[in-house]
Amino acid sequence: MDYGLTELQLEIKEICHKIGEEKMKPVREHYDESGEFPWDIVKVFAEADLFRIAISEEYGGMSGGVMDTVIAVEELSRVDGGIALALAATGLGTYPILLYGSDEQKKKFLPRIASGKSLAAFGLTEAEAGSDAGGIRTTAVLDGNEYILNGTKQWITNGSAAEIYSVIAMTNRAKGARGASAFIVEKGTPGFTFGKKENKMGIRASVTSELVFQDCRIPKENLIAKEGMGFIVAMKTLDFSRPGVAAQALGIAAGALEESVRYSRQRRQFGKSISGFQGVQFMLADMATQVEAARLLVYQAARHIDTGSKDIAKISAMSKLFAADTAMRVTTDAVQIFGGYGYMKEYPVEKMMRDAKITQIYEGTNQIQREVIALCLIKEAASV
Ligand code: COS
Repeated sequence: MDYGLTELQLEIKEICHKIGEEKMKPVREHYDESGEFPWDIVKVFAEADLFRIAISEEYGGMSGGVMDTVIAVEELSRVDGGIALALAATGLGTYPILLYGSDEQKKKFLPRIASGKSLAAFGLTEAEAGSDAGGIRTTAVLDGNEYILNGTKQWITNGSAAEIYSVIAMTNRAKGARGASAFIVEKGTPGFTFGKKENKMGIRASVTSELVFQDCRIPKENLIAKEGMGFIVAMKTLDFSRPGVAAQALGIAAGALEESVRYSRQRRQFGKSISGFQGVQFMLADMATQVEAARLLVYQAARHIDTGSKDIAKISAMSKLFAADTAMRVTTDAVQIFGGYGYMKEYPVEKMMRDAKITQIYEGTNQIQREVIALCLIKEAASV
């Protein structure tokens, strides 16, 4: 199928395919079982320049767009959505700096991320503020030339593995969402520690942990944009990043489909391959159709964002919603096609089903995506 990919995108796809097959496949079971962070594969990503994709050339990147990132994340997630997340979550943590950072901030932090020396992470969620992003309690108080941060961020992807964190904190709680501000916090800053590392159902190769700020002083220059812009920075970051989650979901679904087709040809019952049974054929056909539809929507969302359009929230949310639901359905059907073997850890589809689930939850649950889509529709209608 010709998706109209550019030369660069075809090259990224080929490189990621090779990394997936040669480097990730042999170790994915190990990282899923152990829950260790795959530093050796992160090094491979860095050597292949994958962390450079979305960063501007002047800061050591390739000046690629969301579509280029989507191609990489999809292809890597076809093999392992958890390992691929080291790259995707670094993108999420980088967007606040990329979109709203000052030139000084970009000069200081982006080259480190582009080279793969430092991973990034995004700190928004808290125990009492998940879907209700405006309800965060972490505070940042200006004291001379420093902000003092206090509070705990929860379920942060790339948690303790990252070195550069974009953190949303309240500078004026009385103003609600308009009182939030975005900051860059570096690992090693006194008063910044990591809480518990989560033991998760899926994406176990990815580290998810708490970020704890106790009188953590950061330079005033680490404020991103202006005070009070934190909520907008967070929302725009999510608009840019959700097609990445969608690409992760798409990759997982595509991987599960491939495994299912292969297995259905090998597995013999009643004297023939199960691929000869219409019940299995219909499942494969539905899975393939859903994967294809998801791919077109994800690519459309990414390309639309890359045009520089301001109206990106709706299509971005749609891509994440549709691809994540597709991933869940397709991986569940993959386990069904594998039957008893699908439920066992010897085959990769049970892991894919576990990995798929998170894509319906993080970076905004799929219920939140529906809310974003509906709000955009209503706003569009009101402006006609
Ligand atoms: N782009 C730019 N501005 C946006 C925006 C977007 N995508 N979404 C909201 N805003 C603006 C609004 O226009 C509004 O601005 P004004 O104050 O000038 O009117 C402001 O932000 C507040 O918006 P709103 O009132 O809609 O905020 P709510 O608190 O009702 O929240 C949702 C809206 C639910 C959409 C938001 O909280 C959300 O996305 N939650 C999910 C967060 C999430 O993904 N969490 C997962 C963890 S992050 S990995």
